[in-house]
Amino acid sequence: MVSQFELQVPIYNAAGCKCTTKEDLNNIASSSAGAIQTKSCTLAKRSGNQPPKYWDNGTISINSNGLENEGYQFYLDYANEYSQSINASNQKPIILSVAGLSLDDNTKIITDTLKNNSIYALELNLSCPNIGGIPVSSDVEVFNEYLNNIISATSYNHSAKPIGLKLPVYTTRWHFEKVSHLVNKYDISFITCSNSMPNCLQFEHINNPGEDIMTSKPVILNKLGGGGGGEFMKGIVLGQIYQFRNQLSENVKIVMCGGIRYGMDCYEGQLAGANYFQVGTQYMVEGTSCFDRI
Ligand code: RRO
Repeated sequence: MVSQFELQVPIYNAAGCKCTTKEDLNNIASSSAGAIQTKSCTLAKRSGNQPPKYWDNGTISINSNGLENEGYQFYLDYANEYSQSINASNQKPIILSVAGLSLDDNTKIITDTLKNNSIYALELNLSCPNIGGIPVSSDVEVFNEYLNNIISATSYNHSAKPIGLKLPVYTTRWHFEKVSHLVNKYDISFITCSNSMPNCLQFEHINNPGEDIMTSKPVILNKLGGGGGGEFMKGIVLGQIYQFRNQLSENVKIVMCGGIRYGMDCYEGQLAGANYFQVGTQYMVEGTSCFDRI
């Protein structure tokens, strides 16, 4: 039986966007976001890729963060501290984004998280575009095996906590069918559509005063492998949501993530079949006031 993923306020931050440090998390806690989602975490702390690793121009972004995070225990401790410091009636649900580097790491993180009463739900991120290799969720056979192993190794009890999947952008009908089948089969509570668009490249051009020659360079150091986000993603994720909604069981919730700047974007997400909304690039650009405004 699927554990229901329910939020009272439907808009919150996308994993990875200003949600890595205690200060980031406290800012979300004191905003009008409906939940606090953490940076995708690994077993041990990581400093991620070399800077520059994030760029935006106000409407689109590109990142090659490389899973910079404080290590999962930091986020479990944060959740405990948060839930002890705030009245239960005023607490926001905390969603742990999990991106362990191996099956064993994810098993350990999920097992410990299931025991932590201060975490409301887990979003399992098997679609990071910035750490090399083929993301688990891009290969349906591997994905099936992986979910099967995780669920048996963690003795995951569906009545305990909602668990969701952050999915990559899929481009074939075949993938929508196969992945929907897995989500239904493993009683996944929600899916998030979508992670950033892999392998984006963006240049910046600098006109040096007094010189005729323009200097052009990629905006992030790791010029291939940058995940693109922002305005251009809206149509892409609406299509993902629409395809999945038609094939998923009714009780599986869909979280829209990509290109949300206005309330109207959420309305369109609802038309396509989304229940909840994560704000990424716009939150990076505008800060926490976006949750109130949207
Ligand atoms: O840390 C990152 O580079 C990163 C991750 Br884990 C992800 O899932 N999506 C993304 O755009 N960047």
